Amino acid sequence: MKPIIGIVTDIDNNLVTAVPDAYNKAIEQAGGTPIVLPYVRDEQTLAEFVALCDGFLFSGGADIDPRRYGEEAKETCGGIEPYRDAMEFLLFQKALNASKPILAICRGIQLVNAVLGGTLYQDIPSEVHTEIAHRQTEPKFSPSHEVNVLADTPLHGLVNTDRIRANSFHHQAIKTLANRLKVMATADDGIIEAVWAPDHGYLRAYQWHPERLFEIDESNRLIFENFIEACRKHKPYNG
Ligand SMILES: [Mn+2]
Repeated sequence: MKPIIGIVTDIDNNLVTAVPDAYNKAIEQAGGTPIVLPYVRDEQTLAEFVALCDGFLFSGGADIDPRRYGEEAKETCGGIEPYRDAMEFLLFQKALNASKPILAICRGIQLVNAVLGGTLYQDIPSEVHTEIAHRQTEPKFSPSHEVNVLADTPLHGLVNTDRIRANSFHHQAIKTLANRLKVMATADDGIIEAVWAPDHGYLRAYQWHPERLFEIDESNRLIFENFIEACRKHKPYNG
């Protein structure tokens, strides 16, 4: 049986949920069974999700409410989604406590850092001097900037190269890194593009969107296959 991957969707302020198909497709093609998690209110239901799924994908989306990491929203902060924040903060903590493998993408890396006590740049263009367009205008499947893969990290061990092609659709990024996290990759301007947690079985988070590149780029394909492999190993009744 393939590992079941719970995908956390966008939950807008009208409680409409949606997820780009690219996440489902990448999970499926990497050997997992994607299921899209609806918005739920009850913590016990979230616990059932954690019991059901072999791994979790925290997907991209709107900005996290800065009050969640101890700041007031600046004018440059984007729209926020309180229902999504509330569900994701609880679900992420439960998945973490249950040692389930976690892959977090874009908003996901920001979520991981915020839940674990880090802070975010609310708006890169107004807070960081950079020549890099982290909000690219090219299509999502088109690599824009590259990232530097740090030596002696799980990502370097996986892709065995110092540079990965990435796309970029974010105006926020990690500012203060949470204590439990370590950097795996940075852009040339120093923006953190990938992190992991050494004290957790499998927690990997990426600021770019490998689900849009895995069909044309081997390193991005390996990111998904490696996650599914971790979920397969974690699956107790599948050896
Ligand atoms: Mn970027």
